[in-house]
Amino acid sequence: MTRKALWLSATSAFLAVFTLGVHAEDRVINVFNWSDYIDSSIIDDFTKETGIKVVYDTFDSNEILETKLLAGGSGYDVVVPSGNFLARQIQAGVFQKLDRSKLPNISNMWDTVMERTAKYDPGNEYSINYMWGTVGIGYNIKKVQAALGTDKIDSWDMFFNPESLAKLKDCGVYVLDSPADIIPAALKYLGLDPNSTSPDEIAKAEETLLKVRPYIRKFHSSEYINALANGDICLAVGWSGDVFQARNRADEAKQGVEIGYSVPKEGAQMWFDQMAIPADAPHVAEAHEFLNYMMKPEVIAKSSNYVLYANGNKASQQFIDKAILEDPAIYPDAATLQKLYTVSPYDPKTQRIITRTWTKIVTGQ
Ligand code: N2P
Repeated sequence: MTRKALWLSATSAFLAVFTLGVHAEDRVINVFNWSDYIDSSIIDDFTKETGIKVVYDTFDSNEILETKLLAGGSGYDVVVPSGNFLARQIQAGVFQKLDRSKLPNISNMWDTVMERTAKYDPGNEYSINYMWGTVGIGYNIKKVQAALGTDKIDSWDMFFNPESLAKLKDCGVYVLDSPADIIPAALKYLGLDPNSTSPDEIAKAEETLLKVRPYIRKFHSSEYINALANGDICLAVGWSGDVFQARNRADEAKQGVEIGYSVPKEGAQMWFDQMAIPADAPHVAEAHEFLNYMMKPEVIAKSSNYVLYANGNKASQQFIDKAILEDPAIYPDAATLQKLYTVSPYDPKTQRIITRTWTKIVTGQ
């Protein structure tokens, strides 16, 4: 081989390897989603079908996600804030508008849910619903029966009344470490507007929570799934699907633990978790491919069947297990819907009050 020929073949070999390398590396997305929120086979299937590798991280708090998003440069391509947080993040310029031409499966989405999410994302320009659910009471049926003489939990009074919660102290009470979920519930229990921004009313909610604080073992937003399933606690204020996952884990373990979930009659919050693409996402095309894949009816149905939350995809309903679709605590019927309220994003001043209040509640001072 002449020198030139040698150089050429070396160069083309290098170029081939280099191009392949870059190509393989490029087809990646970084997803940041809630914990216990997907059947991981969905991620594997997505990679098999598209060649796009998924780096999947999890969180269990909107505040944690928000801190990363506001700092910028998170490196994430798809994130899943709840609607009330998404709304102010859109205002802050954190997200990019979705390119609908890359999302043909949007036709599968459910107008009833899109109408509700438009409250947070007008025109649904920045986000796609992933799952939605409620904040309610998960409980160990036998332990609650033993402590209270009833296993009928249909009221927030079970939790917010210090006399009743005191009886559950020893068997264990966990509460979501999430002010935007718990303070509205306290306001609702008090007969006040769950969206109140009045400092006096928020102070009343604080007082109510401080009275039950001595009976709460832990504030945490994901550990309650196993704690309920193992029989380590008897009550958790938590998210619907997580409690149902606890129920299924308990059933699988066959240790006699039975878990119930209540949407209290005074009213419960209905929330929407929305998939969105950060403005500075490194892999925008791949992120759209991921969103479009997640809107395939069979795919998102598989996710709901596993995580036990309702989704915002109408066409997926034919693939959802009958028991899930017909459970009014997952897909609410008209009577349950009547009891559900939504929350609005806090303005900066109210947010400061809420943050301060929450610190007092969690620390118990
Ligand atoms: C998933 C909980 C997500 C619900 N484990 C709160 N947005």
